[in-house]
Amino acid sequence: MREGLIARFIDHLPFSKQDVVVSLLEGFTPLLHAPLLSERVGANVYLKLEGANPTGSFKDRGMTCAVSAAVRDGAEAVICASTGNTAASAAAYAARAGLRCAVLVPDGKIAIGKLAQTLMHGGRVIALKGNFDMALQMVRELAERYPIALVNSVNEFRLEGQKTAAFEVVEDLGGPPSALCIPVGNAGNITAYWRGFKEVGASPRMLGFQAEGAAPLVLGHPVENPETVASAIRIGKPARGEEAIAAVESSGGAIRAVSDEEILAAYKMMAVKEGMFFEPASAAAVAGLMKYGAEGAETIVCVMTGRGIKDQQTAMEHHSGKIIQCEPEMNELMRAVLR
Ligand code: AN7
Repeated sequence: MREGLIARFIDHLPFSKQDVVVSLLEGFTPLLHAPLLSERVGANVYLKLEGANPTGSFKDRGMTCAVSAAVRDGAEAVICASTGNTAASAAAYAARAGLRCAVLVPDGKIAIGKLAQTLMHGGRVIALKGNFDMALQMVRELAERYPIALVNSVNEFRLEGQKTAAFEVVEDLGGPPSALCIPVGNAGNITAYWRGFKEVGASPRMLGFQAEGAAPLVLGHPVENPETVASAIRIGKPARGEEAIAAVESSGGAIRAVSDEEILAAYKMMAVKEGMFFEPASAAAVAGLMKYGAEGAETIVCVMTGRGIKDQQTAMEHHSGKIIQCEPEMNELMRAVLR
């Protein structure tokens, strides 16, 4: 029987065999070779398909740990601020654990699929008239005053869970990659990967990418009104920013910016040419790789953090497919198919 990631990596995680864990069989996601991208940049490029996790994003790795720890600590409710994926993941794991879940999201600014997921799992969605950074600040204050477990990546258990992706990459490749390309929002995931790599003695160059309109770690200061088509990484004050900078510096990497145009070009290219549909935030990693090139790296892993189907609106606005109206009449059908 397949097991969840806490069971599998128990020796590396702050859990013991006696702990009851909340798992949806997250982790063990595929590492898919990307032939076209490899050819474009002249390196062996692999995609870590984190959308293959139960709720469709990498957040499940952290959430199995954060929610299991919350249950162990006797919590009755969990809360998070979110640009969407954390909310969906928290709601799913809370449902599984029988905990209540509240999420604070920027009103009207999260992808519809993520909102639907969160609601389906019975999450209480609080739509804040403000951005993600304000939401995170507010839930942090609330969680200090009330016994509600905060499950954003400021929670150590989240990073512990997410670091396991680095173990899998090294295991699947039979050694460390030369570089890791990863989108950066609140900067928890890049921090977690670096922690995981260090624990297995690996040291790939960490290449983080932010959207130009939401690039505080590139600019060196917070961004008051972050803007980008990649709603998941529309974040102006990353909670794990300092650790992310430390990670890229010790690995000889960098955090750089990609424009919305570059993100959308990568988003479309991956769908049309590689047959993989990722959400725009994930495409930022590919956009960065295409913009800056392999820079001498032989093996590169791009972390594809979430599934494209979560954000139908962006897809409908930018796809290169066709819808052709057709009357139920054979000549019309032939014209529609063949023209
Ligand atoms: C698809 O869900 O912050 O740098 O609240 O959903 O660890 O924040 C999501 C972030 C990349 C950035 N790709 O990761 C949230 C949230 C996708 C994401 C990121 C997110 P971090």
